[in-house]
Amino acid sequence: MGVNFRNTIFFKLASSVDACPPQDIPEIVFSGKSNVGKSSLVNGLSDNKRLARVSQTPGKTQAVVYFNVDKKFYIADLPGYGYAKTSKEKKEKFSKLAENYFTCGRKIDLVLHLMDIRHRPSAEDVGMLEFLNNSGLPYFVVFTKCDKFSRQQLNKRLNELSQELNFDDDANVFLISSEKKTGLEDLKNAIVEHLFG
Ligand SMILES: Nc1nc2c(ncn2[C@@H]2O[C@H](COP(=O)(O)OP(=O)(O)O)[C@@H](O)[C@H]2O)c(=O)[nH]1
Ligand SMILES: [Mg+2]
Repeated sequence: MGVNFRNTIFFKLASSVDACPPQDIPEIVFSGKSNVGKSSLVNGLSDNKRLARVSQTPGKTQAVVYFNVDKKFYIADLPGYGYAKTSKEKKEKFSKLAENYFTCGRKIDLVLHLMDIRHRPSAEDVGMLEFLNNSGLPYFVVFTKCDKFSRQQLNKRLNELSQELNFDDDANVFLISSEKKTGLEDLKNAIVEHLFG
Protein backbone atom coordinates (compact mmCIF):
# COMPACT_ATOMS: atom_id res chain seq x y z
CA MET A 1 0.00 0.00 0.00
CA GLY A 2 1.32 3.44 -0.86
CA VAL A 3 1.22 6.02 1.89
CA ASN A 4 1.51 9.71 1.12
CA PHE A 5 3.19 11.04 4.26
CA ARG A 6 2.70 14.60 3.09
CA ASN A 7 -1.01 14.03 3.55
CA THR A 8 -0.67 14.07 7.34
CA ILE A 9 -3.04 16.15 9.41
CA PHE A 10 -3.39 16.95 13.07
CA PHE A 11 -6.26 14.80 14.30
CA LYS A 12 -6.85 15.43 17.99
CA LEU A 13 -5.43 15.90 21.47
CA ALA A 14 -6.33 13.48 24.24
CA SER A 15 -5.48 14.34 27.81
CA SER A 16 -6.69 10.98 29.12
CA VAL A 17 -6.86 7.49 27.67
CA ASP A 18 -10.67 7.79 27.59
CA ALA A 19 -10.40 10.59 25.08
CA CYS A 20 -8.35 8.56 22.58
CA PRO A 21 -9.87 8.16 19.10
CA PRO A 22 -11.61 4.97 17.97
CA GLN A 23 -9.25 2.42 16.47
CA ASP A 24 -10.55 2.41 12.94
CA ILE A 25 -7.07 2.39 11.40
CA PRO A 26 -3.69 1.11 12.69
CA GLU A 27 -1.77 3.14 15.21
CA ILE A 28 1.92 3.75 15.76
CA VAL A 29 3.11 5.33 18.99
CA PHE A 30 6.06 7.68 19.44
CA SER A 31 7.61 7.40 22.87
CA GLY A 32 10.66 8.97 24.43
CA LYS A 33 11.87 11.71 26.65
CA SER A 34 10.79 15.30 26.22
CA ASN A 35 13.01 17.13 23.76
CA VAL A 36 14.22 13.95 22.06
CA GLY A 37 12.70 15.10 18.77
CA LYS A 38 9.26 13.46 18.55
CA SER A 39 7.49 16.52 17.16
CA SER A 40 10.37 17.16 14.78
CA LEU A 41 10.05 13.61 13.50
CA VAL A 42 6.33 14.07 12.82
CA ASN A 43 7.22 17.20 10.86
CA GLY A 44 10.11 15.45 9.12
CA LEU A 45 8.08 12.43 8.04
CA SER A 46 5.30 14.61 6.70
CA ASP A 47 7.66 17.21 5.25
CA ASN A 48 5.62 19.88 6.97
CA LYS A 49 7.46 22.14 9.38
CA ARG A 50 4.29 23.59 10.77
CA LEU A 51 2.43 20.41 11.65
CA ALA A 52 3.62 19.46 15.12
CA ARG A 53 4.80 22.17 17.41
CA VAL A 54 8.52 21.90 17.92
CA SER A 55 9.12 23.07 21.40
CA GLN A 56 12.20 24.62 22.88
CA THR A 57 10.55 24.16 26.27
CA PRO A 58 10.56 20.47 27.04
CA GLY A 59 7.69 18.99 28.93
CA LYS A 60 5.09 21.27 27.41
CA THR A 61 3.00 18.61 25.73
CA GLN A 62 0.79 17.00 28.34
CA ALA A 63 -1.57 15.15 26.08
CA VAL A 64 -1.37 12.43 23.48
CA VAL A 65 -1.29 14.20 20.12
CA TYR A 66 -2.83 12.25 17.25
CA PHE A 67 -1.94 12.73 13.64
CA ASN A 68 -3.75 11.03 10.80
CA VAL A 69 -1.35 9.93 8.08
CA ASP A 70 -3.03 9.79 4.68
CA LYS A 71 -6.15 8.29 6.31
CA LYS A 72 -4.16 5.05 6.63
CA PHE A 73 -2.82 5.15 10.18
CA TYR A 74 -2.48 7.29 13.27
CA ILE A 75 0.66 8.56 14.88
CA ALA A 76 0.14 8.92 18.63
CA ASP A 77 2.77 11.29 19.98
CA LEU A 78 2.97 10.51 23.69
CA PRO A 79 3.80 13.09 26.30
CA GLY A 80 7.51 12.94 27.04
CA TYR A 81 8.70 11.72 30.38
CA GLY A 82 11.59 12.38 32.65
CA TYR A 83 11.58 16.11 32.63
CA ALA A 84 11.24 17.99 35.87
CA LYS A 85 10.93 21.60 34.79
CA THR A 86 7.17 21.69 35.30
CA SER A 87 5.53 21.27 38.68
CA LYS A 88 5.74 17.88 40.32
CA GLU A 89 2.02 17.35 39.98
CA LYS A 90 2.10 17.96 36.25
CA LYS A 91 5.11 15.72 35.79
CA GLU A 92 3.33 12.86 37.50
CA LYS A 93 0.17 13.47 35.54
CA PHE A 94 1.73 13.32 32.13
CA SER A 95 4.15 10.55 32.82
CA LYS A 96 1.18 8.51 34.11
CA LEU A 97 -0.63 9.13 30.86
CA ALA A 98 2.35 7.85 28.88
CA GLU A 99 2.66 4.86 31.18
CA ASN A 100 -1.04 3.99 31.11
CA TYR A 101 -1.07 4.16 27.38
CA PHE A 102 0.58 0.79 27.04
CA THR A 103 -1.61 -1.01 29.53
CA CYS A 104 -5.01 0.51 28.80
CA GLY A 105 -5.95 -2.15 26.29
CA ARG A 106 -5.42 -0.12 23.16
CA LYS A 107 -4.19 -2.00 20.16
CA ILE A 108 -0.76 -0.63 19.26
CA ASP A 109 0.60 -1.75 15.93
CA LEU A 110 4.11 -0.36 16.35
CA VAL A 111 6.09 1.64 18.89
CA LEU A 112 8.86 4.00 17.83
CA HIS A 113 11.03 4.59 20.85
CA LEU A 114 13.17 7.67 20.30
CA MET A 115 16.50 8.34 21.97
CA ASP A 116 18.98 11.17 21.45
CA ILE A 117 22.13 9.60 19.94
CA ARG A 118 24.32 11.95 21.98
CA HIS A 119 23.07 10.97 25.41
CA ARG A 120 23.42 7.96 27.61
CA PRO A 121 20.12 6.12 27.79
CA SER A 122 18.11 7.16 30.84
CA ALA A 123 16.65 4.74 33.37
CA GLU A 124 13.30 5.32 31.61
CA ASP A 125 14.80 4.32 28.27
CA VAL A 126 16.24 1.15 29.71
CA GLY A 127 12.92 0.42 31.41
CA MET A 128 10.98 1.11 28.25
CA LEU A 129 13.10 -1.27 26.18
CA GLU A 130 12.77 -3.92 28.85
CA PHE A 131 9.01 -3.42 28.81
CA LEU A 132 8.92 -3.61 25.01
CA ASN A 133 11.05 -6.76 24.93
CA ASN A 134 8.78 -8.43 27.48
CA SER A 135 5.47 -7.20 26.09
CA GLY A 136 5.94 -8.59 22.60
CA LEU A 137 4.89 -5.22 21.16
CA PRO A 138 6.66 -4.59 17.88
CA TYR A 139 9.04 -1.66 18.14
CA PHE A 140 11.66 0.31 16.32
CA VAL A 141 14.53 2.02 18.12
CA VAL A 142 15.08 5.46 16.61
CA PHE A 143 18.20 7.43 17.42
CA THR A 144 17.61 11.12 16.78
CA LYS A 145 19.80 14.15 16.08
CA CYS A 146 22.39 12.13 14.17
CA ASP A 147 23.48 15.27 12.33
CA LYS A 148 25.48 16.06 15.47
CA PHE A 149 27.97 13.31 14.65
CA SER A 150 30.15 12.23 11.75
CA ARG A 151 29.54 8.82 10.16
CA GLN A 152 32.52 7.41 12.05
CA GLN A 153 31.40 8.83 15.38
CA LEU A 154 27.92 7.43 14.73
CA ASN A 155 29.21 3.89 14.32
CA LYS A 156 31.20 4.22 17.52
CA ARG A 157 28.17 5.56 19.40
CA LEU A 158 25.97 2.80 18.06
CA ASN A 159 28.44 0.21 19.28
CA GLU A 160 28.53 1.74 22.74
CA LEU A 161 24.76 2.01 22.87
CA SER A 162 24.13 -1.55 21.81
CA GLN A 163 26.20 -2.64 24.79
CA GLU A 164 24.26 -0.45 27.21
CA LEU A 165 20.85 -1.24 25.84
CA ASN A 166 19.14 -4.52 25.43
CA PHE A 167 17.76 -4.44 21.90
CA ASP A 168 15.70 -7.38 20.85
CA ASP A 169 17.62 -9.58 18.39
CA ASP A 170 15.44 -8.61 15.51
CA ALA A 171 14.93 -5.02 16.68
CA ASN A 172 14.94 -2.48 13.94
CA VAL A 173 17.33 0.36 14.68
CA PHE A 174 17.23 3.62 12.76
CA LEU A 175 19.60 6.56 12.76
CA ILE A 176 17.83 9.74 11.78
CA SER A 177 18.12 13.48 11.62
CA SER A 178 14.89 15.40 11.24
CA GLU A 179 16.93 18.52 10.76
CA LYS A 180 19.02 17.20 7.86
CA LYS A 181 16.27 14.79 6.77
CA THR A 182 18.53 11.77 6.83
CA GLY A 183 17.24 8.30 7.53
CA LEU A 184 13.64 9.37 7.07
CA GLU A 185 12.98 7.48 3.82
CA ASP A 186 14.22 4.21 5.34
CA LEU A 187 12.08 4.79 8.38
CA LYS A 188 8.98 5.57 6.31
CA ASN A 189 9.50 2.46 4.20
CA ALA A 190 9.93 0.30 7.29
CA ILE A 191 6.77 1.71 8.89
CA VAL A 192 4.70 1.06 5.77
CA GLU A 193 6.20 -2.39 5.35
CA HIS A 194 5.46 -3.23 8.97
CA LEU A 195 1.87 -1.98 8.87
CA PHE A 196 0.81 -3.05 5.39
CA GLY A 197 3.58 -5.18 3.90
N1 LIG B 1 20.25 19.01 15.59
C1 LIG B 1 19.02 18.49 15.64
N2 LIG B 1 18.11 18.99 16.49
C2 LIG B 1 16.89 18.42 16.54
C3 LIG B 1 16.53 17.31 15.70
N3 LIG B 1 15.26 16.97 16.00
C4 LIG B 1 14.83 17.81 16.95
N4 LIG B 1 15.80 18.70 17.28
C5 LIG B 1 15.71 19.80 18.26
O1 LIG B 1 15.41 19.28 19.54
C6 LIG B 1 14.50 20.13 20.25
C7 LIG B 1 13.28 19.34 20.69
O2 LIG B 1 12.59 18.86 19.55
P1 LIG B 1 11.07 18.41 19.63
O3 LIG B 1 10.73 17.84 18.31
O4 LIG B 1 10.20 19.52 20.13
O5 LIG B 1 11.13 17.25 20.74
P2 LIG B 1 9.93 16.52 21.51
O6 LIG B 1 9.83 17.19 22.85
O7 LIG B 1 10.37 15.10 21.65
O8 LIG B 1 8.70 16.67 20.69
C8 LIG B 1 14.17 21.27 19.30
O9 LIG B 1 14.99 22.36 19.62
C9 LIG B 1 14.54 20.72 17.93
O10 LIG B 1 14.90 21.71 17.01
C10 LIG B 1 17.53 16.81 14.78
O11 LIG B 1 17.34 15.88 14.01
N5 LIG B 1 18.74 17.45 14.81
MG1 LIG C 1 6.76 17.28 21.15
